[in-house]
Amino acid sequence: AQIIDGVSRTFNEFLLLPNRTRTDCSPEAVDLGTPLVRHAVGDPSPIALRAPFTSAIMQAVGSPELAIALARNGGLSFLHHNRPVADQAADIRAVKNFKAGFVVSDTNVRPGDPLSTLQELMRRTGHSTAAVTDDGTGTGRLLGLVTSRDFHPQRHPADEPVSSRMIPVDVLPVATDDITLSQANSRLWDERLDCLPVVDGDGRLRHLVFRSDYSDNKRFPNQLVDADKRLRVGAGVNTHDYRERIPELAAAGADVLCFDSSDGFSDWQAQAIAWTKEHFPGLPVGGGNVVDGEAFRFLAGAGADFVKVGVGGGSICITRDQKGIGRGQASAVLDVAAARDAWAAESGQYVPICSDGGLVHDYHMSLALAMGADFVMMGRYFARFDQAPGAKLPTRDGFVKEYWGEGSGRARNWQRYEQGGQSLVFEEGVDGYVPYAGDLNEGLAVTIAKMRATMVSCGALTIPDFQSTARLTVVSEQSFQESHATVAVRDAPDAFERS
Ligand code: MZP
Repeated sequence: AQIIDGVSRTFNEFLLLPNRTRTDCSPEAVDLGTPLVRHAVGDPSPIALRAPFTSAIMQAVGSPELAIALARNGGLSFLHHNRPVADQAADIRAVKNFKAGFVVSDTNVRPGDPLSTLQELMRRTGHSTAAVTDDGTGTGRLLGLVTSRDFHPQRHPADEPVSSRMIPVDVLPVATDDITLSQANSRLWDERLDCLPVVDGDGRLRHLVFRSDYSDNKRFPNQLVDADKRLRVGAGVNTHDYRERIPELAAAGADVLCFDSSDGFSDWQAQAIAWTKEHFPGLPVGGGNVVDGEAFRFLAGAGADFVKVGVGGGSICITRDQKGIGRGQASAVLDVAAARDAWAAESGQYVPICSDGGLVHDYHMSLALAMGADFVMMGRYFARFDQAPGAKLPTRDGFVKEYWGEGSGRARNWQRYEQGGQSLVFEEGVDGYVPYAGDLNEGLAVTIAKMRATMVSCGALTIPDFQSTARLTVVSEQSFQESHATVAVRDAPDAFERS
């Protein structure tokens, strides 16, 4: 056996040093755009994300609702494959058929409707704001708005009427029909609004213009004006039934595929990627998971359009306990990022990498990017939101959502874990709960604000800048202790963030 150099390290063992922050470096100037798939060095990626977040290829995470909400926030979901292809294709179609135009008018409720109706509406449409009209239609007289910020399901009984949470129309900034899109855009930004109602001369609702329908970046105003845009969505696939599954997913409109395996350093995965490239040359396909540079080169050489990094670090994962396989996520990302850069220099092809799993705190996401990841994939993080499919259950202290691993007995995703065979003899994941975190739009906004603040402290305006200029230090156990508050804390930090 060979013992490789270096210790297997994870994110908790690192901190970022602040770099000089120039006066032009402010949170709103930070561009979180990042490439998703392979491209020639110096060229843009054929698919880029506006924010570096993807959701895990898991039953407990993927849903059309979550995919819509995440795509509208600039990220991307990969819908899971642990089910008949017809079901997976139907979910892909649901996302592709969602109208992502700037005008949305299907979020209407009546003042007397119960709040549970509103919650369901928000889940279904992926919106954090609903218009209340006198007749509950898209053309009724606008009476007010309810935003999910002012409506916490745990604090308000489901049968409470919508009107109890409504911001009445007379205190709302309301635009009239002749507003131009650029005027709407600047009002949304200047007044820090998520949504601007547009009414006609009689006060009848015409549209809701949502900020997320434009862009999260002021420098790209009117991004969606002229185009019949569709949201992007990805699909997980496996090395067992890909010949039957991929044609149906392609027909359903999947924008990108990802071979989903707990160990992607295998001939099966290289063959499956090669088959996909041959039969669907226009459909990008990622591979993984790997934890070292050699495995990255193997998949990039096989044609992978991005490579996922991470074995054994997932919050629900017991692969390291069961098989003794894996690597600390920080060491894995650093090693694979170095291989990606070397590969780019040799081949002229940039193959993005994704840090998948084990991101416990929001700052871990920034660390992953600083260490070289182009984007991150998360399960636990997204499973906590309303839009995730797990059941929401009451506890003595609030609510939890169900979250279970693909290698657990509950998911029985043998396609992800079996190499060559077709059965699961032992489990590699657990079945558990995560604290409920409300609406994805709100939670992700806080995460993005933290990421921007971190990048500003590090003097970086773009992710490539951050990757090349970030300075990291390894923390001792004692300095890790120093990182936390050492007084009795009156309010949890999250209470402040959500207020
Ligand atoms: P996390 O964000 O919950 O920490 O990790 C999610 C990642 O863990 C997934 O994207 C996948 O790579 C991995 N995963 C999913 N199921 C299991 C399991 O059952 C697992 N062991 O490790």
